[in-house]
Amino acid sequence: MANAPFELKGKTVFVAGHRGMVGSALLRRLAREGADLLTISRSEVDLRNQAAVDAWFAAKRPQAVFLAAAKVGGIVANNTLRAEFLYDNLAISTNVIQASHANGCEKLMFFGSSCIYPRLASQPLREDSMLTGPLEPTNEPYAIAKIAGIKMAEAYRSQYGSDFISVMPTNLYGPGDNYHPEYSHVVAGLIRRFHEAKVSGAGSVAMWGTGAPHREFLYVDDLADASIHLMKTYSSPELVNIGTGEDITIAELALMVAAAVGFRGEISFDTSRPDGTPRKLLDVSRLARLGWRAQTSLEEGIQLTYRAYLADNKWTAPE
Ligand code: GFB
Repeated sequence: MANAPFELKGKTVFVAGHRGMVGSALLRRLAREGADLLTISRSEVDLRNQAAVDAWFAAKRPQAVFLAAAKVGGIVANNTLRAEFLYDNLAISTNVIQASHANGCEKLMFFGSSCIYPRLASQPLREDSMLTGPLEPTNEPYAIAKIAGIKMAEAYRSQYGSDFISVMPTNLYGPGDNYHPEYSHVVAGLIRRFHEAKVSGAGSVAMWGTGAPHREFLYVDDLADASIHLMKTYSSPELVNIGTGEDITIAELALMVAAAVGFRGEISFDTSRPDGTPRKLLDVSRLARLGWRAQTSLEEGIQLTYRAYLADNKWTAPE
């Protein structure tokens, strides 16, 4: 079925989670779409508070919604803050999806994650492998909340005809990432740790885990571009994976980040830290059929991210 194109120009478009890495990349990409962009800060409206979300949506009635707000983090954050990852993400998803439906939203995009797929599903991971096996234990609460959001978008389309779509990004990195020493994702964690080691003259940096897991990494501005493309052209209940279709080991990633940062010390492995799922490479053939491919290489993306890190953190890169 040919999907009717959805125009963003002139529409009121709500970017939920605009301060996050994904939300801020969406704002950068949406700037050239001629839409009327709506954002709210957590202090104005806590998206976990249903009454506050309902009141805001009734007042603003956005015509399109990018639901990029979520409580996110790396493997240690997910495995430590298990209750918060489940509650916050369930509350945000259910409140925003319901309020979008109740206030005439014409199109909504829900952002899932590659961790919704079973830990040992065959690779590359196809969209129809969801719910075919046990999840990775370290991020099960987050995955369950994201699966609930996906199912909710699907149910609203089935019962009410809502044009709500769901995308499954792979591991993301880029400007505006979270650099928390314990709770960040791996690329941000390594940039910070290698940079601090370089500046302090430390001789070595310990990676978490064995370095053996494989991960696929998509630059966040590419995700934003793919999201706009799909928002305009895609209207089906099926999930769409968004990734590069290539993966590397964490040990190979460490060498790339160390080179980009200019850290020349030793890299060791702290195997007291969890590896997480051994691999989660996405099958991106549906995305390719829908007319989109990733543009930014991992080397280039890491350089751009490190430059943003230096600028955001006001670091003066030593000569
Ligand atoms: O990015 P990351 O935390 O998330 O970890 P996941 C990726 C891999 O990098 C794991 C290793 O094997 C880690 O052990 N690693 C090595 C490190 N050094 C570091 C470090 O300094 N920091 C971090 N964070 N990892 C997440 C899920 O899993 O993927 C989220 O927990 C979400 O829910 C996200 O789905 C996309 O890829 O393991």
